[in-house]
Amino acid sequence: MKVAIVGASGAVGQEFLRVLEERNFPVDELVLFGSTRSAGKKYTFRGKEIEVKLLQHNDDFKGVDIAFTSAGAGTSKEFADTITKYGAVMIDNSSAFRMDNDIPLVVPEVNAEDALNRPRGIIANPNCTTIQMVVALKAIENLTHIKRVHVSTYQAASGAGAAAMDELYEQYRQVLAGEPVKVEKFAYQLAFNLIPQIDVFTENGYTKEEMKMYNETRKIMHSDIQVSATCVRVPALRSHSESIWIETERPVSVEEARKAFEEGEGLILMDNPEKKEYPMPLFLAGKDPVYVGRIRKDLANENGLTFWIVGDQIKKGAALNAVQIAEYLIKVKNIG
Ligand code: 11C
Repeated sequence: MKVAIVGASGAVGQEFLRVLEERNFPVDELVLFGSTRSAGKKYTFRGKEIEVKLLQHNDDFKGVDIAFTSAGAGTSKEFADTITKYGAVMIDNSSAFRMDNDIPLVVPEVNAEDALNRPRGIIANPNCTTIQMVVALKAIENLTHIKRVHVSTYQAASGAGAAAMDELYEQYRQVLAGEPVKVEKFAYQLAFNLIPQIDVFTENGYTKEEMKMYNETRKIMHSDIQVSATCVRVPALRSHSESIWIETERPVSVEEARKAFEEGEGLILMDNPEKKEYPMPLFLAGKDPVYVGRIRKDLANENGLTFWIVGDQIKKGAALNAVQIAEYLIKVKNIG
């Protein structure tokens, strides 16, 4: 299998290298691509150094079977034809094509088969907050239909990229050293703060990030589910957390939900209040699954259930989900 990573120097690009190696993905040849800023940099994969090539409109993608792209929506749109021209399957981590009718939007635990129908050779990887939420929702949807979701997110700095993670570290250092705090990647100082805005505001008062959770969830789950989200940037480094409230068609007990989460694909139940056991972003960075805890009945609605999830944004929220899509295509002999 000839594999390409586009955006190799970014936080997600680097995670692709780790995930492919960790999962022993069947790579015969790996090609790395980047912008003028990262072209020429070298990264190690399975003990071998690979130099990042400049992404250009040429025939570099001839012979590539799978291209994992994570270089922003603009780059994905500009280079999609170049990447897919010779038959490469493009698994795109950007928001460029997610809501296009002829592009499948896939989380393997929920709708893997959708990846088989890709008229443009492109499969979209959803937004990180959506991915980890639908993995958890699927476990309950298997029991009874979920009608409504209210979710508040607690999103780590990693969602804004590697430079934003560095900025958070630097801001803490600057505050503690009594130096002026530099703000570049976030709208405000994030250290010792929370910012209730991720991405730009849309006309209805919700941000784009919040509307992604609404639209992408419906597309992935093939559902009329209603999602009302409040997305907040928090000074955690790389795992996103979400406080989720759902209303189901029939009441679901805590015991039933716990069993469903325990058996749910891609999920780990971590819910033992007596021992103070619940998922926390600090301790779950770098882990593959989505962790679920704090499961409770809604006190005001018999059909309501509330819980808390944590997932590594760069892993399941980005690189790992894309690699799992590719693994599914290999498993069902749809590629390679
Ligand atoms: C964040 N969820 O945490 C965003 C990052 O549409 O892929 C990913 C944006 C996207 O800032």
